[in-house]
Amino acid sequence: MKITDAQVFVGGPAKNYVTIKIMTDAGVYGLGDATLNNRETLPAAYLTDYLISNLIGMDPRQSEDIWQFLYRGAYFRGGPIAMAAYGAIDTALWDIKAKLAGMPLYQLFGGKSRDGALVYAHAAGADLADLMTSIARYVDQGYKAVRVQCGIPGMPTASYAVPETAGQTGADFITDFSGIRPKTEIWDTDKYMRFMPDALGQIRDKFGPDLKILHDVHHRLLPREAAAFAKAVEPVGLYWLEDPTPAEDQDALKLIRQHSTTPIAIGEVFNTIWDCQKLIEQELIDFIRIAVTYGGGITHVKRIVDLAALHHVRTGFHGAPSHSPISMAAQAHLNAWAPNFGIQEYLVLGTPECDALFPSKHYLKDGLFYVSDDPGLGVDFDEGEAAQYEYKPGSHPVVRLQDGTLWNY
Ligand code: CS2
Ligand code: MG
Repeated sequence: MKITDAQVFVGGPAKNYVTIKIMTDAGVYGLGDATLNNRETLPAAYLTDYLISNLIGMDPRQSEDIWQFLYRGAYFRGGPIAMAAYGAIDTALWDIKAKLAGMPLYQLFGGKSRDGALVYAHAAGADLADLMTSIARYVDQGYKAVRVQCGIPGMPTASYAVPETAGQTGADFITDFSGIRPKTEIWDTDKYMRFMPDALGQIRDKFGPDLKILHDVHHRLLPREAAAFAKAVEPVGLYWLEDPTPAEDQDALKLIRQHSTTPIAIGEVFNTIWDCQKLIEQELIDFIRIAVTYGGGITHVKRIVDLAALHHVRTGFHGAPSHSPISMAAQAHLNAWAPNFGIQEYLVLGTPECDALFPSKHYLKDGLFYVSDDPGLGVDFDEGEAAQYEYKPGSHPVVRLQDGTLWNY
């Protein structure tokens, strides 16, 4: 059995999804997602300019050897662009394998460990009252877990995932397609530290003990500040505190651990098991956030899940709206299987346009995600629909302190 061809598509409704379709001489095809938010053309070019011509003629069933060929076979390895390209190929090969077996993908991992997988939604408010309304909306829809992001009084601009004015949807739902030059957000750590712990306490008081409350610091704090924050919010009983510091300095996490028992989630910008290894083995985190999309696909991420299981670290895969329904499906199959599953970030992409482009039977009900029993990933790709979309240049904002110092987005 051989790979005969592969094509890459860039575009989609409100996002630039990068989709690969790998064809075989057995008439079965596989789908993969190489979307790297705001850098979408780069994994697409890696695929079309370098990788696809190597794939042609390979046996698609040898997904392990092909993964090793892609990763070890490259002298300059790793990084989000390459890992997104490898991940897309790997996901497509698992899709082919499961379709050949006539089984949903989770069966190839060892079957289901649960029916519905817990997901969390994104609530956001320009101020605390607005955030309470946003949380209540999700609770009313049956969500059991909600990430909460709030506008900070006196902050010069809205910050990560927070709308400018009350009543809007969170800012990270909306991609800025005004070009590749970023907007600037202004950040003030002191204002955040004074306001946010108490706001989280008020959310707990209002919604009671059962709601799982998550909060994303988005890499903004210094290690000592993060330790103080994690300690201050202990009475809130957060489900997790995400990215309290940038994870380049992984020893910084020790300070947070020494000062608090607040669960820590990190890894949405990681690309390899080696990025995760120290945090997992030293048990400095509670949830690993890597994504199938730029974490090298199913082969590599499954290895990370197994390592995490040895150290009581549960999964909490990245699921921002930048991932297409293809990698979200791959994660849904891993979530159905993983003995150390924790939670899945899930933002309903379910616009009619998105459903038309990526038809599937996966569904969300009462805050749980149910995986399709169709063979393979259980998601398809409609090329006729895809033809109407083209690449739109966009950018993440950059963050500066009030004196102009560049900070972490
Ligand atoms: C994030 C993302 O989902 C999250 O937790 O931190 O929204 C992140 O900002 C985007 O994926 C960046 O592309
Ligand atoms: Mg995050």
